[in-house]
Amino acid sequence: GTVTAASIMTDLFLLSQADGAGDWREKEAKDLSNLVQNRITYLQNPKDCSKARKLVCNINKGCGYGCQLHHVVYCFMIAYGTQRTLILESQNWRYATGGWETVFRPASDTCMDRSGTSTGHWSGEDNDRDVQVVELPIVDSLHPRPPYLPLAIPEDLADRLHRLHGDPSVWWVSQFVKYLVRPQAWLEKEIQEATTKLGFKHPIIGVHVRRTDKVGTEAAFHSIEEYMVHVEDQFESLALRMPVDKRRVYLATDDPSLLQEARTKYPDYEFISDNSISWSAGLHNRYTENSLRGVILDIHFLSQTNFLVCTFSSQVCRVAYEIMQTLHPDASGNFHSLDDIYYFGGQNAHNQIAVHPHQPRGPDDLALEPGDVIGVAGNHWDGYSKGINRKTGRIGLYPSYKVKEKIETVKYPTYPEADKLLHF
Ligand SMILES: Nc1nc2c(ncn2[C@@H]2O[C@H](COP(=O)(O)OP(=O)(O)OP(=O)(O)O)[C@@H](O)[C@H]2O)c(=O)[nH]1
Ligand SMILES: [Mg+2]
Repeated sequence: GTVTAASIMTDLFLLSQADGAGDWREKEAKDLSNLVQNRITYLQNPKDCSKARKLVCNINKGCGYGCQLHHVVYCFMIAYGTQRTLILESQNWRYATGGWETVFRPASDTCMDRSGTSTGHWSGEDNDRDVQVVELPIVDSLHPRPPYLPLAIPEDLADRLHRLHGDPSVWWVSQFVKYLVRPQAWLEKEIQEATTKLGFKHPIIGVHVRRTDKVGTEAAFHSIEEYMVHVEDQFESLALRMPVDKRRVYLATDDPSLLQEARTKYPDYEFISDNSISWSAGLHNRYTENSLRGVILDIHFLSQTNFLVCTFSSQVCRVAYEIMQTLHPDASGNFHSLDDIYYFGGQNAHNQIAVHPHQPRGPDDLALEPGDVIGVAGNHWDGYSKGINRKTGRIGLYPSYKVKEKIETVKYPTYPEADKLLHF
């Protein structure tokens, strides 16, 4: 038959199942996640809170839920790196005055009190050595910058992560998100009820369309047709490895008119969506508890889909993609972004390494020699990426297949006391 990208992907999928490595991957993914979740739990629950070293993080960054959650993730990564208990301050949260715990389980069961014998602003891990309580600013004004930032991964887990996952940097971010978004009991019940009420079933593809305040300011407008091209492709691909009884799409958007438009234009598809959530996501209703519940549900359902089609310029979709990683051994390939590649706001340089030479074929092309380090700015999704060759200082386009990711590792502390608990 014809060799298509879809059929090659199916062969790879079947191969990955056939050799027994599938079982190994499942177990390894579970073991790695348990290891990290257990370390975070240990760090967050010191025996004596009055003596614990603390890192204070205030959620009230002036931005949306995805951005605020990522702000807390950045704090958490530095807490883990400096072995301090994260104290999450969330009173008068713009989404819920009662704070974080109105929806999620507290970041600690034993240590929520930020008091200590000495307090100071972040001035670097070494300078802060004798300060018990350190306050962290937003990443935009972080100085000096510690090494504990995305997209770096911890050295002690690097080999295992490279073996398991297609994008270890995202996996590492996702572990902090996983710990943070553990729902309160009422929210868990609400998620279950919404699953039944909406008829959320697999297979299903998730589409996130970010409109309102984002369009024309931080990102371009994309029509529903642009998303649906990729949805159609993915259903054809999915149909080669599982029965597709119906072409289901979970639609999350802050544009309430889009659901009707999608249903009219694509009558053969079933669009699953709560239109009242889209209404609540508009700028006038956004910073309310009802809207918070809506965005949490939308992100939950997007993360549960088989594949995501969205714009990675939006933190809403990047959070969904991160959570998706916690539900599979490796879901790093289960997305199509119409704009940016994956990134973490405030991340260190994202570099790649040339593995093939590239001779410029036109004035826009970037010359590459194997081994050159390239700072990637974006993928044009037409076979080419744009970036800067750090050796020559030139900026230009190069074929995406001629480079590989350069994943930085950082010596994070190890947690032997926590790891010991896992063997009982
Ligand atoms: N329920 C729901 N809310 C949304 C959706 N898209 C955007 N929102 C709301 O708009 C906010 C957007 O702010 P952020 O979460 O920071 O994400 P972003 O604006 O897309 O990305 P940045 O500008 O990079 O921060 C979200 O947190 C939601 O409150 C959606 O599909 N569903
Ligand atoms: Mg925003």
